[in-house]
Parts: sequence; C-alpha cells; structure tokens
Amino acid sequence: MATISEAIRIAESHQQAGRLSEAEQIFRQVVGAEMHRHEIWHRLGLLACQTKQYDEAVRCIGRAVAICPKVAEYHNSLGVAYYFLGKPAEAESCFQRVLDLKPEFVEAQRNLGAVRQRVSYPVSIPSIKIQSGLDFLLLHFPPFDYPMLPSGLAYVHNALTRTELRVQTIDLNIVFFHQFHQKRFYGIADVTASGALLSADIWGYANHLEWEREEVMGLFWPDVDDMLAQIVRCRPKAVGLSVHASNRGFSNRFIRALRALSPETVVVVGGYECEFPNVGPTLIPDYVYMMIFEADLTIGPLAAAIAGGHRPKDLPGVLSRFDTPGRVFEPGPLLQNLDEADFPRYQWADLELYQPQYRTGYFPIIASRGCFWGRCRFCAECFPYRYRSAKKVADEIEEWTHRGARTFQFNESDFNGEPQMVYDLCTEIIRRNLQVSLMGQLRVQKKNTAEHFQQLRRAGFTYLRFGIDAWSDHTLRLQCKGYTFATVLQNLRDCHNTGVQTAVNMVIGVPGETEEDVDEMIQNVIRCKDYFDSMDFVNPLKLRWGSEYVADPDKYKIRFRGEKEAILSKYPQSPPESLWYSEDPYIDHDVRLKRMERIYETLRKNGVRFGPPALRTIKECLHGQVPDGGGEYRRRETLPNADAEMAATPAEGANMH
Ligand code: B12
Ligand code: SF4
Repeated sequence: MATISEAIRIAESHQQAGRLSEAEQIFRQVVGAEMHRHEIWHRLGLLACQTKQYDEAVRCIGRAVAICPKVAEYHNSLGVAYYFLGKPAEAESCFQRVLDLKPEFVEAQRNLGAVRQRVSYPVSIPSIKIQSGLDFLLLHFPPFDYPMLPSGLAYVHNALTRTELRVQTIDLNIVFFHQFHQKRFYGIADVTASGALLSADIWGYANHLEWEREEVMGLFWPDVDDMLAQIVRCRPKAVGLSVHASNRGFSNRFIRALRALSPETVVVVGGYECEFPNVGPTLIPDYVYMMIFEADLTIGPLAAAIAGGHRPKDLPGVLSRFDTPGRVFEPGPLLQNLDEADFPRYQWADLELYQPQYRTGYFPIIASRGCFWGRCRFCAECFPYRYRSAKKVADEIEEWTHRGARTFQFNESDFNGEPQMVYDLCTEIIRRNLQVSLMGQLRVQKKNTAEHFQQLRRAGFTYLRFGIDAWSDHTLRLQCKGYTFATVLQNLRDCHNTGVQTAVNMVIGVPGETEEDVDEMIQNVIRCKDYFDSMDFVNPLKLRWGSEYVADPDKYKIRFRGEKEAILSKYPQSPPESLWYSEDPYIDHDVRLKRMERIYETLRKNGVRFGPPALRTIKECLHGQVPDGGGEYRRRETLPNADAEMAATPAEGANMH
C-alpha cells in the first residue's frame, strides 16, 4: 500500500486527468483512515462541486471548516458551494467570514459583490421593537393588497402625531410580507404546521381566504408572540388596530391573545370593517373602543383621554364598552376641508419597504372622499362627498415624483365628483411639467366633455375606468345611476379617442332586471366595444349593508328565505345569496349566474376583452368553489374559456372596486 502522501499524489493526477471518480475513491480512503485530514475533506468538497453535487460539497467542505476554521480558502469554497446550492444568505456569510480572516482575499471580495448584487433580497427588513412609554401603539396586520401603502392608516398616524402623545405605528403587513418573500426568494418554501406547502402567494388578491386558516397565521405567530411579550412589558396606554375585510381574522386573533395576556390594555379598533355601528361590533367583538368610519377628528382627543387615564363614553362616532346601555349612536364629526389633513407620508417606515409597490406598481392618492352622486341603489360607498384643492393634490404628486414614484392611482369612489377640480389638477400637473402616469375611476356624466378627457390625457392619464354598472336605459334607471345610455356611449367614445386605456364594469341581476334587459345590455356593450379596452369587473349583485336595497328591501321586492330581521342581524355585512331573491321578475343567485354566463359567452364571442379581476369573478362564480356569504361552498360546472383566458392574462395590476 502506498503511503498517504503517495496516495494523495496519485489522486491528484487522476483529478487533473479528469478521472474524478478514481480520484474521489482514493481521497475517501484517505479520510477513512485519517478523519482529521481537513485538506482532503476540502478536496473532496471541490470534487463534489465539479460534479455539481452541491449538497455533498457543503457536507465535505463543512467538515474541513469544522476541523480547521481559520483557513479563509475553506470558507470561500463553502460559500461557492452554498451559492450554487441556491442559498445566497449562507454564501454571503461565508464570503464575509473569508474577508474577516483575510481582507485582501480578492476572489472572496468579488464573490461577495456578486452574491449581493445578483441575489440578495432588495430591502432590509426591520425587526419589531415596541418602544417604551407609548401613549398609542398603532398596528396594521396582514394581509393588505400586495405591499400597498395603507393610506387610511397613514391618516390616522397623521392625526395622532399632531397631538403631544407618544405614538408608534407599525405596518406589520409590510414587515411580514417581506419576511415571507425573503424566504421564498432564498428558495426556502414555507411549510405550515400540518406539513402543507404554501406555494401560492398568500398576499395575492385572489388568495386572501388562505389567511382564514389558523396555520397560515401560525407562520407569523412566533413574531406576534414576541411582540405581545414586548407589549405586556412596555404597557402602551392604548393599542389601535386598522381592520379591514382581509385582515379581520388576524386582527381578532391578536386582540384575543392580547386581552388574555393583558386584560387591562385598551384596544381601539377602526378601519373599513368599522364603517357602520351595527356591523362593526359583530365583526370585531372584543374591542374596548371602536371608531366608526373616518377618525381624523376623533382619534386624537380619544387617545389623549385614554392616555390621561380617562375612559370616556357615549362619544359621537365611537362605540365603547363603557357606553350607557341602550345609548343611541350618533356619527362623529367628519373632516370637511380635506386640505386641513396633511397627506400621508408613511413616516413610520423606510419607504424602500414599499418600493415594490410604488416604483413598479402604483402610488395611491386620495383626492376626494365619498361620492357626489351617492344614490346608486346597490352601493354601500355613498359617504358624504368632499374633495381637496387641485394645488394640494399636485403638491403631493410632485413630492412623490421627487422620491421615485411615477404611476399614481386615485383611490376613491368618485374621482370626478367635482370635474372642475379634476380639470384644474390636470392644468397644475401640466404647468409643473410632472412626468407621471395616472389612473382613476370615473363616474359617467354629461360634464365629461371631449375637451375634459383631452385635458386628462395631456396631464398623463393612461388608464380610466368607468363604473357604468348598468348598460341599458331601463337598468340604469333601476340602479338609479343618474345618466342614460347615450351619455355612456359619449363618455366612452370621447375618453377612448384620446388614447387613454379605457375600462368598464357591469353589475348583473338587480331587482326588476328582465331577460330582455340582459339582451339589450349585451347589444349595447357590443355597440361600445370599440370605445373601451376591457371589461374589468363583472359582479353579480350582492346585498350590502349601507345600500338602499338593504335599507328598504320591500320597495324593491327583495324577499328573504326566513325572517328578514333575523337574517340581516345574523349577516349584517351582506346576507348570503342563498337567503334572498327578488320578485317581478324572479331573480335569485342561480338566475344571476346564468345571466352572467350568457353575457360572458356572448360578449367574448363578439370580441369583448375581459380584465383579470372580471375573469377571476367569472371563474369563481361559474367554475370554482364559491363562498356563499355564510361560509357554505358550492360547485358549478367548469367554464373552460374563463380558465384559458385567465391563464393567458398577465398578472393583475391595480385593482379598485
Ligand atoms: C381606495 C379603496 C381601496 C384601496 C385601498 C388603497 C390604500 N392604499 O389604502 C384598495 C384597492 C387596496 C382596497 C382594497 C379593498 N377594499 Co376597498 N375601498 C377603497 C375606497 C374606495 C376608499 C377608501 C379610502 O381611501 N378612504 C379614505 C381613507 C382616508 O379612509 P380609510 O382608509 O377608511 O381610513 C379611515 C378610517 O377607516 C379610519 N381608520 C383606518 N384605520 C384605522 C385604525 C384605527 C385604530 C382607527 C381608530 C381608525 C382607523 O380612519 C381613517 C382616516 O379617517 C373605499 C370606499 C370608501 N369610500 O371608503 C373602499 C372600501 C373601504 N373597500 C372595501 C372592500 C370590500 C375592499 C376589499 C375587501 C376588496 C376585496 N374584495 O379585496 C379590499 C380590502 C383590503 C385588502 N384587499 O387587503 C369596502 C369595505 C371593506 C371592508 N369592510 O373591509 C369599501 C367600503 C367599499 C365597499 N363598500 O365595498 N380598497
Ligand atoms: S356606485 Fe359609484 S357613483 Fe354610484 S353611489 Fe356608489 S360610488 Fe357613487
């Protein structure tokens, strides 16, 4: 038998000649006899790299490093193996270790640069640290549309920071979003407690139901537990949560956990789920204070009172555990002059955290609140209309352009509620030469002249959606839209002629809608098809609290399958489709779905293009499992065309209602 040094020499010559398995065999015999030979482990690792067995490379080089941790070269080799194994974080720390040991190691410098440039996660994720001595801790749990800038939360943050109080705001949605995506980025898939692999993007607009599963929330719960322990230690005077339809499950679970650990903590809730005083408490039962609708003027005084040790009751715009039993709720004061509220700047976090949204997606702007018309019978968004001055909105847009934003979406129900303000805003944008791309949703109206649309185009509007909803004179009257089909045609033509991408929507099956109406709507959409680019939303009618249909169902011959009051109080937000229908003519959810299918198939055959949100609704309603409002699920037969079109449609961009 050759000596060890002879054996190594023979192995080296095999290796140089490309006889890798012979070389490996000899090296393995050597380490079998002398396990401490770190240089042989290293060589075996390099051999494994050559044969692309990176797992084995990491194992062998790891042995070398363990035996002799001071050799910079070993760390560099280990970094390379990790890099090719698809573990850039580990690779990066290996290269960093090399440079700690040997700063002049040029290869490692290059490797570190490469691994950082090419593969490192683009933002640094803050850890969750609760400050001590807080008067108000404001939280926002996931999920919220993509890494969206939460404007409502920002207005509450602004209102609180205008006071003398010590306030901290944490948008946990964005923190958890990045934590989750960082792992996916490094090739580590999230596995839930039951072993299920989470392959879907759980922040995706279509996947929000995933968050109703405890085990999905469980993925983030270790961080929440840690935060809860900090809250118990730091004892903020109040903890506020911004709650909407998507994060209600997470928020409620957090409130339960917090109150179990610290029953004296004052929990203040607000947000979309707290729009109506009879609905909010059924959705978020464990609150101490619930602020109904907008809180710009009410949150500051309430937070100050709580911080001062008071527990006020019976406040306008606020529900509380301390309220006098039987108290009749009265709405709180609303901000009338929107210019008085500073616009959102999201100061609580490094804006880079939101950059996937605002650099490559769109930046949300709120130029108005509520709706000027406010009379559509199905609509739950008929809040009092107010708007900001053109100058202030232009100031906001200009400021964000300096910080890298280019595409802005007006996130509001009735962007052109005051057309002159919109015209003036466009004039201001043109005068300031702001190079922006703008999107918004418009209400059809006569005041939208051809010149109006040309001005919008000149300012940079690239996408406009019209909430048309009904497509015939009769259904427009049934829905109380306030315009005729002639105006629809004129608005669409004038808008589309400017070159702005024009989108439309449709609501199906309102009380009184006949099969003849459906035929006419189909024909009218086809008449307009050259004046719009896509039908972006198609919705079968839902009954929503806040709408005229729920306020006075008898007037519209809406009947319930059971006792009306009992159904509406059991499902205050929106009764399940299976529990109501309308008469003259008879329309239930099955009728609506049949109409939807007929409309979709006819329009598709006639060359009408559907946008991703519409296709998703159509697919969910006619093909997939559809939540029935009350939690029941039912199946429909498949609809291959929607499937095929969905597959062919690019990822969803901005989505509004
Ligand atoms: C713009 C908008 C959006 C934008 C939000 C953009 C953004 N950056 O914030 C987008 C498109 C993302 C969106 C999404 C959704 N939306 Co939306 N949206 C609206 C719309 C048109 C305007 C909201 C707005 O900006 N109002 C102005 C700001 C200043 O008010 P705000 O955000 O409500 O915040 C105030 C209060 O809520 C309160 N507040 C907020 N947080 C907190 C926290 C505390 C502690 C307190 C005390 C108070 C408080 O004070 C704030 C300042 O006054 C409203 C309709 C309307 N007119 O309100 C619907 C509306 C709010 N949306 C609605 C729906 C259904 C949705 C979606 C569920 C749609 C969907 N099917 O996915 C999602 C939910 C969010 C999600 N997917 O994660 C419903 C109600 C939703 C609900 N109950 O949760 C509304 C009312 C429309 C409707 N009637 O159907 N939406
Ligand atoms: S549907 Fe649109 S136009 Fe009609 S009331 Fe609602 S927000 Fe206003």
